[in-house]
Amino acid sequence: MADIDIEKRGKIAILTLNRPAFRNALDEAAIEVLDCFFDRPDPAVRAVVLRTSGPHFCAGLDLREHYEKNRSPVEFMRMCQAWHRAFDKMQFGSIPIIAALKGAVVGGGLELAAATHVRVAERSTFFALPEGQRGVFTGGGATVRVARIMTPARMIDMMIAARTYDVERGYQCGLAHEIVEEGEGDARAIAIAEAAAEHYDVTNFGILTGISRINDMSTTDGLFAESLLAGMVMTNPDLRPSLEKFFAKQAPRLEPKS
Ligand code: 1HE
Repeated sequence: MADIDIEKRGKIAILTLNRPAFRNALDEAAIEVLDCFFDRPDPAVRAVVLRTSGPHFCAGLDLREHYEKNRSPVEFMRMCQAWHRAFDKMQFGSIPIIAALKGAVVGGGLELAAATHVRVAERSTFFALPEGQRGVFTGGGATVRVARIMTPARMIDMMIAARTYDVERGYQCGLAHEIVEEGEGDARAIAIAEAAAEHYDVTNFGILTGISRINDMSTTDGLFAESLLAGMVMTNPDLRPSLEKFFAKQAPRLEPKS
């Protein structure tokens, strides 16, 4: 049984990686739980918080399991593909996932974080891809997801020069979207998830499945796909009362900073 707790709270689900003695390292069972959860999410769950127990977010691949299983190249490739499947379901699914980061977000832990949509980071957060130093390689999607966030050149530099980014540096290159004080990450992630859970389903669908996929497309295909998505989202009949509120000046006002 994987050490991931799942709590439903109103319209959101809170997933907790609960293996602090191993710095929440991800074994095969944990990836299986994530895959199952995001494969057919409960329709009542409108947003997810991904948090962890202990002072660290996640130390990546369970190196002990890896050592003990002594996998063949094909077995390891299949295991990587299982990570890719689970993380794809997260990134390209239509449920907003808010990560509460703290301490180590390293190796496969950074790959997991990169599959989430909003990353709130406590000041203790640090990012690294120590695979270079350990003589291993990324296998949970970093060459695609992490490289696209921080740029491939920065990712190569991080691995070759064995750099650890503190929270500020991670924020500057998009690994974190917001920095909060120690102990405040979970509450802030829950607040963001609860607000996102109130968005129209079809709007979240457009944002989450559209933007990542469109960025894999050519300009022509991307613009065409955007028009299709916008046609679906903007003609949602449920939108009309929201526009009427805006005309009546009853809609929440945009603040210059939030
Ligand atoms: C682990 C793991 C793990 C810790 N697998 N057991 N990832 C890494 O190379 C990161 C490896 N971990 C670390 O660098 C450090 O543990 C941390 C910086 C995350 C935290 O340091 P610290 O001082 O708080 O903890 P610690 O003393 O190093 O570790 C505590 C225990 O957790 C210890 O076990 P213990 O029995 O001696 O108490 C560690 O062995 C255990 N532990 N990390 C298994 N990762 C799909 S491919 C993905 C590629 C990868 O992710 S490669 C892994 C990269």
